[in-house]
Amino acid sequence: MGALRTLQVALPEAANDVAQGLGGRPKSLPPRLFYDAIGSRLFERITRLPEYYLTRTESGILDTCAAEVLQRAESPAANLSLVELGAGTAAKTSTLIRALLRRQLQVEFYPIDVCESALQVARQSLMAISPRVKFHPLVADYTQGLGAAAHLPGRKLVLYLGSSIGNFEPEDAAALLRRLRCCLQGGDSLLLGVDLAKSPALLAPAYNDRAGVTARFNKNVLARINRELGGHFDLRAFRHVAEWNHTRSRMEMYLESRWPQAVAIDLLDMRVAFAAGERIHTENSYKYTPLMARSLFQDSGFELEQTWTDQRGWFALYLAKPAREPSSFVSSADRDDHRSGLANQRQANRQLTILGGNAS
Ligand code: AVI
Repeated sequence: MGALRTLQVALPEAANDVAQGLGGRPKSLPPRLFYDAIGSRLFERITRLPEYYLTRTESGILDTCAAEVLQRAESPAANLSLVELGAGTAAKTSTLIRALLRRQLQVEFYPIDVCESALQVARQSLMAISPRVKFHPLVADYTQGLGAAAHLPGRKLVLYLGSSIGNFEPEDAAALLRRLRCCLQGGDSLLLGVDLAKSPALLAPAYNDRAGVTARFNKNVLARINRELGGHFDLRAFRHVAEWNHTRSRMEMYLESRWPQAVAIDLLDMRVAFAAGERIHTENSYKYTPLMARSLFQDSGFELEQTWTDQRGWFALYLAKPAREPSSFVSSADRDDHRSGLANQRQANRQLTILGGNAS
C-alpha cells in the first residue's frame, strides 16, 4: 500500500497557472508560484547571499539617500504615508521610516504582501523602532492590492523596491505602473528600485549561487506542485538553469529535465511528458538600461524626478511623480482595463485579510 500524502489545497489561480503553463509549449510556470511560505523564506536567504548583490546595493543607496528622497517626495503641508508593494519583511524600509520619523511625529506604514509571516516579522522589527510607527498591513498579491492605495488619506510615497518590476515583461510592467498611477494624486510619488544591465559575469552567479539556494528556490515550484496539487515531481530529475539573454536584457531561469520522463499531477488529472533537456521557463529578470527606464515611466504616465545609483552603477532608485496630463497615456483600452481592474480590485479587497485590524 502506498504512503498516505497530506495535500495543502492549492488556490484555484495556482492550479490554473500550473495547468496552463505545463499544458502549453514551450512549458512555463509564472514566477508568482515561487512565493509560498517556503519560497518566501528561500528568497530571504537569497537576499543575503554573497553573489546576490541587488539587495545590499539597493540598501546602500537607501542608506545614503533616504533624507534626500523624503525631501523630494514630501509635501510641506501634510504628513507623508508610506505604502510598500511586495514589502516582505520590510528590511530596507526601516531606513526610510527612521528618516521620516525625524521629519514628522507619526509614520503611517501600509505594507502589502502575500506572505503573512513576512509581514509579522516586519511588524515586530518596525514596532521596535518607535511607537510612532503605525503599521497597517494588507495580506494580498500587490498587483491586486495596490488599489487600496487609492483610498488612503493624505500624501503617499509608494515604495516598489527590490527590482521586482524586473520580473514583469516590459509591457506588463508599464501596465502595472499605469494602474498604480490611477491610484495616485498629484503630489504623491513612487520610489522604484531597478537592477541595471551589467556584465553577465556578475549577473550569472547572482542567479546561480555556489550554495545552491537559488536552485532550491527554483525547484520549490515543483515541490509546491507536489505539496498542493498531488504532483509526483522528482526534484533530482531537474536541473536549475540561469542564463543571460543579451538581446532582451534579462536573466532567464529554467528547470531542465535531465532525462525523458512523465510526471503525474493527481489533482489536475494531468500527466506531463518531458523530453531529455526539455525546459520549464520559470522566471525572467529584466536588467534595465536608462532608455528602458525612461520608456517605462513615459508609457505609464509618470515623470522622472530624480535618480540615485550606487558608485558602480549597478542598481538605481528612481523617484517619479504622476505626470500632470494622464489622458495622453491612458488609451480607451486601458480605461476599460482599468474599469475591469477596479471590479477585480473590489472583489479582491473583499478577500483580503487585514492583520490586527487598525494600526498598532
Ligand atoms: C524578486 N525578484 C526581484 C528576484 C530577482 O532577482 O529577479 C527573484 C529572484 N530570482 C532568482 N533570484 C532572485
